[in-house]
Amino acid sequence: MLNAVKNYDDVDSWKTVMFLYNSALKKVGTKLEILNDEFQHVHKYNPIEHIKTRVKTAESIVKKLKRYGYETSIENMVKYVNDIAGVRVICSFTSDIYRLAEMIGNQNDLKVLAIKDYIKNPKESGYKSYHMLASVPIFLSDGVVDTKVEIQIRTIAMDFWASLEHKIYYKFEGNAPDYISRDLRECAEMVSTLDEKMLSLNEAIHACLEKEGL
Ligand code: 0O2
Repeated sequence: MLNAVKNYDDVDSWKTVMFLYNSALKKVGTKLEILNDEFQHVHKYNPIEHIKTRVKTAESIVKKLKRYGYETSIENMVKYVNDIAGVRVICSFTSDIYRLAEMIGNQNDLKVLAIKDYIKNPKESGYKSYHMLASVPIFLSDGVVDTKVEIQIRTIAMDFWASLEHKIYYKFEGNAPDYISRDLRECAEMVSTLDEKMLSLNEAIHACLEKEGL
């Protein structure tokens, strides 16, 4: 019989923890690819443009724990750092994001622990993205470990903005000059306008093709 390892109680080494996070990324990555393929098969359309996965670096984990006021330990990182395993899913249209989030939420072997909708409620900086914190069971030879993965879903335009803003944030260590932060917020609005226009254009194209029986 399997001895279930629950909530990392028996997991104490960095290598084992990282192995679990990497396995969780593989599992979620495959799930997303299957959903995308099925969607293509049924609707002749791919909601996903591309997928990126990454495991947070040790340096970045330690920084986050410090920011939260916790000591550096494996127990604390597993408990308090939710985005050690991260999957970023890039879609063409905002509607794809919600469609995909629903499809992910409907998977029986994935638990959605929290949702942060920074599209409906953008951050002060202008940041937009849809974040799902999920856990997936990783089956080992002697037990099962529920492992957290943060899934970020955003459009190509939102991703473009977030990548630049992330670089700027790190360059200025969080203290960018006012005019740069202001310009970034302006760009974030342009991103929203672009996303809305692209979505309505796409809908118009589909309506037109349908009318012509294509
Ligand atoms: P990095 O370097 O990308 O790893 P939580 O403990 O979950 O409540 P947290 O971790 O701040 O708090 O959660 P949230 O808001 O879901 O943010 C997690 C990740 O989203 C960040 O990880 C970024 O990758 C991204 N993100 C959040 N806010 C912003 C933002 O304003 N701009 C950009 N560019 N990305 C953002 P890290 O660890 O902060 O950074």
